[in-house]
Amino acid sequence: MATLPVDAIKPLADKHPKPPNVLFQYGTAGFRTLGDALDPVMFRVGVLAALRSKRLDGKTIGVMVTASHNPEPDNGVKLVDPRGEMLEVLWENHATTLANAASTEDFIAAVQTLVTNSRIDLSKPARVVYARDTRPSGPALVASLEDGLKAMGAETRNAGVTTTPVLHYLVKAINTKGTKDSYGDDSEEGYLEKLSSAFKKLVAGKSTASPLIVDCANGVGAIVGKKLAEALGSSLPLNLQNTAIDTVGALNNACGADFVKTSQKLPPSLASVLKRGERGCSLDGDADRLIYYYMDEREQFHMLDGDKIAALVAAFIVDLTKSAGLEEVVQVGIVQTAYANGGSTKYLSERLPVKCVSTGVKHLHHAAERYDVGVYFEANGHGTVIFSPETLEKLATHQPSTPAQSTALNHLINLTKVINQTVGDALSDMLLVEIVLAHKSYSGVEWDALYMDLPNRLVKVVVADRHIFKTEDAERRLVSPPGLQARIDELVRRYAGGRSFVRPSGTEDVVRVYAEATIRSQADELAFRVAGLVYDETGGDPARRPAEFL
Ligand code: G16
Repeated sequence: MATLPVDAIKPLADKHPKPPNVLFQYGTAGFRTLGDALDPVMFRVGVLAALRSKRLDGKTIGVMVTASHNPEPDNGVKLVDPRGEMLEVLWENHATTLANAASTEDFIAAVQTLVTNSRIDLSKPARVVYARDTRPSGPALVASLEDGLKAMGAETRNAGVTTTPVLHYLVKAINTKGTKDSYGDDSEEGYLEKLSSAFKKLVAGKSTASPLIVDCANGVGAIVGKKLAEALGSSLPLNLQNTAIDTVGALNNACGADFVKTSQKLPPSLASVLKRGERGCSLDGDADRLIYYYMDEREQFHMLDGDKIAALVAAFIVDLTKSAGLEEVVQVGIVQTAYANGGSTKYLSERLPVKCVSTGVKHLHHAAERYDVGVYFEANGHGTVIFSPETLEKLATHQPSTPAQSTALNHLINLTKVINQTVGDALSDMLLVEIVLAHKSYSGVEWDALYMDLPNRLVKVVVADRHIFKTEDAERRLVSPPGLQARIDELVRRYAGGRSFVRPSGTEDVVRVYAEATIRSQADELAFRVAGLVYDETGGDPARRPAEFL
């Protein structure tokens, strides 16, 4: 029976000590905090990734070093399970435990406990593929991660600087290589080839945007977006903007999907780029979120967020299943979170089954797996479509009885290739949207007209300890601090069409407040009143109370 390589772990762990008085938590999307603070976490994640791989019989595990939409000084790390999915929840707890061990000795003891309790056979191989985004803190953090992998003797593959969704794709492609379920060639080129060739088949003979403006958030999407543009050629010309990956401080700064969604504005850098009647889209820092928009004939900006993408895409897939003669056997369902606009939830639930779950792709993904075709999008633009294995089998074996059925079936099969089914993928989702718009001959205006968004506002509140906020009912209600939910309910009742909820962020040190109402000014007022309530009730310093909080 192989034993833990303590002699290898100890000196390397000593190089990455955990400072006292810091508490790390594996949150919504892994560990995320200031890049400077993450050195010990990275080493320990390296060890954990190797253990996870051994536990799963040597299957390849992914590690992505990114803080996605967060500001540039932040960084983070998350693990990817063998099918390209987020790490299993039980192991998130193991990650938190290992990250918080006070000393090298405590860490080794915690690892030993994990090995015993999880019955990890240490004689199995450990295989890990890792990548990072463009953050300046990335290279040093990757070096710490590599120390952890080395300590465990893992077989490693460095996928370099790439997007989070490419890393998820690689994990699945590596683990399915040479099998009948092969997900594609296990390289970035394989990913680009898979997406672009299916895209070209789907838009053959149709007209697409010329060109499509893509805000790359000055992040890694600029690198992979450039390669995608080359692969797409004239099938979809891309005009890549905000590509300054080497400019310090530029990442996600006044640009990118999170900026557009939260400020409900066009990035100032695109003001002279996006012309009347044109559409564009914004990726976030690691290209796993996508927000669309267009400028109307009166030069008014209109945002098309994750909810609008879900509505567009779901209707298209339903139409195709009908046209292919599969409507009786393939059920399409939607998964949203509490942030979904009330207008979208009403529109979608009148047409399809809709489920609401907690924030975080892992929750949406698992809920979506219960449908034959699960369309899941967070309002912030994070989402994808997943086809169950049974549905993929039905698509592969269905015998169309007319040429029209055959065309629709081929479209569905090609869609399964354009869509990165492992995780939300801004570039893949962008192609998906462009396919639907090309097939429907929609501009942004017709797409936007599917339903009316209720005016809404998202506010961040900085509190002393966000961990005191506990929620229930898919995060729609607070159970702690006691009494706060009743006061929010009382406020909400005063606003026509009012809805508001409060939850702690899992990626930033803030509490988020969401509010919507029938009228814009009322939505804003409700959000700022609830924010004021949260601030005051949690002992916020009156001198530092943000002026806009009511
Ligand atoms: C991550 C998660 C998303 C989540 C977002 C915000 O996105 O993957 O599912 O919606 O964080 O989460 P929270 O409100 O808990 O901070 P990303 O794009 O930053 O990886």
